[in-house]
Amino acid sequence: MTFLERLEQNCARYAAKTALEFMDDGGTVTAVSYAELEQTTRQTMAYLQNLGVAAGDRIALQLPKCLPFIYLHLAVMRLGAISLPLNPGYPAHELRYFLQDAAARFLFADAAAQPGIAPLLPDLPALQACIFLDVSPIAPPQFPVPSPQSPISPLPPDPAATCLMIYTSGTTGRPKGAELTHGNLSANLDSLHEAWGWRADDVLLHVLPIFHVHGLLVALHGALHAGATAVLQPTFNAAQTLRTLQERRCTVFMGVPTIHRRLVGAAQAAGVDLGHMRLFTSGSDRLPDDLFQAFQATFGHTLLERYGMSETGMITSNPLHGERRVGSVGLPLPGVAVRIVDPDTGAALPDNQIGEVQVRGANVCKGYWRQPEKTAVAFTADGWFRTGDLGLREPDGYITLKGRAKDLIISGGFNVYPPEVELVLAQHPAVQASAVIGCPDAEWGERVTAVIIRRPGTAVTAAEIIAHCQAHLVGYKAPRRVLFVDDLPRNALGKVAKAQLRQDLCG
Ligand code: MCA
Repeated sequence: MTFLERLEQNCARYAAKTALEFMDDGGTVTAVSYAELEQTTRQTMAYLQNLGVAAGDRIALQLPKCLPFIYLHLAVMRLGAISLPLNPGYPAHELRYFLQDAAARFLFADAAAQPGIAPLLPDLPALQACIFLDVSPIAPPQFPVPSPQSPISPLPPDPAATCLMIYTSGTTGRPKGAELTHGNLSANLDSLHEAWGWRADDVLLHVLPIFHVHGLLVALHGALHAGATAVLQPTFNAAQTLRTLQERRCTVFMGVPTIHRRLVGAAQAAGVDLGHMRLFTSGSDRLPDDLFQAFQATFGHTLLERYGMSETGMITSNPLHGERRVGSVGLPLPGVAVRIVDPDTGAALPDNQIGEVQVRGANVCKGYWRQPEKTAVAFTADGWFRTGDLGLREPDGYITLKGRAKDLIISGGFNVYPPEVELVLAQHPAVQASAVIGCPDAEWGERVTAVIIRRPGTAVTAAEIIAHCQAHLVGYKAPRRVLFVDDLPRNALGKVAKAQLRQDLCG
């Protein structure tokens, strides 16, 4: 059964129960029952159908975390169209690329973003309409529903059809849209439901952004698939999170290491009792050992670390019952196969040897949108997805990640691909050459650092370089630190030796 069919069943079965509880930053709450969720989703479908949304259309949602986002996202997928969530922080430069590449047919955006988006419209021939919404996280959507409402008769979702596109970058070239199908979503949700013991009486506190797999699929869909209640806060604030966890007697919380570290800090100031919690998960970045210990000492709960990617959803998880091994991402989820191979020969490696982590299962995306060559490179001839991560399997099956084959920085749980930043730096007239690296950072995991050779005769400052990047890239990709050098170390192939740079400059 697909996620949408299961959700429809839950809406009937748990009609009176709260599905979503949206809290604004001031603490005002709007509760939506499962029956209301179904009713408003259907109204949103009627609105979209009237607008001309058809199966297969890409519908971009560049909205803050708000109720209209959730209704649009669910309604788009139920009409057989493709939901394309986008970070509301993307500046015009990045947004144009996503809309052009996806040939998005409709864009829903925050009214506040209109002045930035309007000049892009002539460059977007496939875009039929851009709808600006006055969004408040808690206000119900104001979609004009056609009257009389024409009957909506969506076909049952086709498990093989793409319903969601998540853009992810790579070591070369521009970001690619990973095509996730109804079948991918339901396979991963079923695995997580079993592995994490999701229950209909769970209350999830949701503080993550909803334009990524973690916040959207693992957290929000996870709760709706279980018939549970999701309490959503538009942004993360450690003190408010600790208060809400206690006041709402939550049972499940999902975060990234930066979030967990801030919770530990805030708890030491406040003193909290989280005895009602049953599960804290951590993902999107490596969980440092000291944080694993500090969290346990502070809250009496052991973080459950898991591992996933946009293309695959969740791959492994430490167990709900049993050893949550510090430093390990745990065991392959039910229905997901993991193997470790020699990155050069592709031969499977024995236990305890480091190689590339490869994944196979109904959770793995069907490929990259209109990029058959990149899809072909991402999969082996026998159908395994190459994660680009390095890891090993211990004899009892636990997987431990040991680094990345790809040039990738993770900052606060967001992936930053150095080539994207280097491309923007190259556009600055004072930059002759640059290399972008991640330096270890206690709060963010890694800090984006730009190492630059200035063009002779120019005099640019670090602040100017950062401002240039902030104008062209979403905030978390912009370097936090800029270093000017006379030369960059290069390997025999002429490529910048980034490992050496990190060693020399990340002190
Ligand atoms: C915000 N800023 C950041 C980051 N987040 N800088 C570097 N790295 C970041 N991750 C910057 C903003 O641009 C801003 O800069 C300043 O920090 C304050 O912004 P604010 O929004 O207040 O930040 P915050 O609320 O403190 O955000 C920290 C955060 C957030 C809550 C940890 O980064 C976050 O929600 N991370 C979760 C990421 C996530 O969900 N990843 C899932 C994708 P300025 O002051 O200069 O304007 S990965 C995934 O889905 C895979 C499949 C998986 O396995 O999970």
